[in-house]
Amino acid sequence: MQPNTKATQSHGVRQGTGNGPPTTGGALPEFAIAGKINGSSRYRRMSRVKHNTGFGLRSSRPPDQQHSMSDCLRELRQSNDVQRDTAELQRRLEEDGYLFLRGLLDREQLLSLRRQMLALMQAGGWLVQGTDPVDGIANPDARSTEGDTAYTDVYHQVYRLQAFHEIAHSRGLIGVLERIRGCTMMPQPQNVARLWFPKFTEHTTPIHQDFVHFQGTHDNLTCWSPIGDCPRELGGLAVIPGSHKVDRVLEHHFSLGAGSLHVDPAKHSDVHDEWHTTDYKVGDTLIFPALTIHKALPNLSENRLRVSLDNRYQRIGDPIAEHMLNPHLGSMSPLTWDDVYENWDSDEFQYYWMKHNNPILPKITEYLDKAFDEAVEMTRNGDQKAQLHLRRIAIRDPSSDQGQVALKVLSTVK
Ligand SMILES: O=C(O)CCC(=O)C(=O)O
Ligand SMILES: [Fe+2]
Repeated sequence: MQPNTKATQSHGVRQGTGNGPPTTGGALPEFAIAGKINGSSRYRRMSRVKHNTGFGLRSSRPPDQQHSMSDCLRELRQSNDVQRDTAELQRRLEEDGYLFLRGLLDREQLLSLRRQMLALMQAGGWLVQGTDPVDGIANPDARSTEGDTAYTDVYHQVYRLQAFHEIAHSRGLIGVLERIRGCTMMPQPQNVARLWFPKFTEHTTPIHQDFVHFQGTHDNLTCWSPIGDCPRELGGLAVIPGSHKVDRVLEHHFSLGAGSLHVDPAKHSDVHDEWHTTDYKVGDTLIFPALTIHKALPNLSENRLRVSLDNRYQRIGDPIAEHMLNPHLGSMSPLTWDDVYENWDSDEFQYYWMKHNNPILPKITEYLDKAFDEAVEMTRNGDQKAQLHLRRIAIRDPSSDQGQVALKVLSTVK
């Protein structure tokens, strides 16, 4: 246990390869993106697995290639009609493993946040110069993703925005969570934004359960909200309804994409492979517990960035994993809360969690450690995605244990 002190938290907890994905390397060649890479035996086995796309269709595409625009995805069940009926909300969360509420967050607040975030991304070169930042028109030459140092540089500018952290404290949202759980709730300090370039689909967030990343308790609730309208083609979130009923953390394996961990529903007889998603509108929120299986759809838009919020909430008094006390991607490039708060004009939401003294749990590193070992093995077998992953670690953190292993393995392959 670590003392819940400002000093500890503002200096951050080093997280190994980090909560969330690794670092720099650039895009895979097109032939790799098309799934024709010379994969390892594990990867080839995975590719041959038939994936049920719902409506009886089967797909043999690898995980990040599933759900193109022609696939059939069912519509999320919307719960606005029962928003005041706490028992029914609880029943639906128990049945579906998610709640979907339209317009739960304030539209104007989100649109103002969108402008601020995208203005910083434009200043960082991510948007076509001369375009209106709110349109989010991406500069293809600036493509990067979580783990790339170029990504973290801009992301951490965005991360300093007061408005970005304030939105996690929306009373309307927390009120719903408190009714569902029947107790007081708080946002975990580590808020997350996902900034997704178009046609960068090999880095799409893979199928996973949030527990492997955010830990704490299975009761924690993730709230995912687009910052701006997010039609399917922009790559919003999709969930497998009822999948939380597996009631355990499933085995995850190495993957590219946010988090670097992927679970294969076809390998678990108690998980079906039907997906729910929607054309999200600004203000909509998808709420789900830590065991619900979900993924992002690929951003197949011509030129638009997808921008979204991805925050976690817990009961006040429940334990929290230590890395959730730190700014996101702080392990990839140092960022303290004092840095984040530097230009804020209010301290209302600064270090707000400290008064609660939630027990702190050490980070469980076995999920990412195992994925790293898999990436090493796959790299040895010629897998280019795994190679890209190791290259990122080697560039980001060459003197770390994993950086050293990555450098050594990379020196043995072309
Ligand atoms: O928005 C995304 O692409 C990923 C969201 C997600 O599943 C997560 O952050 O855990
Ligand atoms: Fe997730």
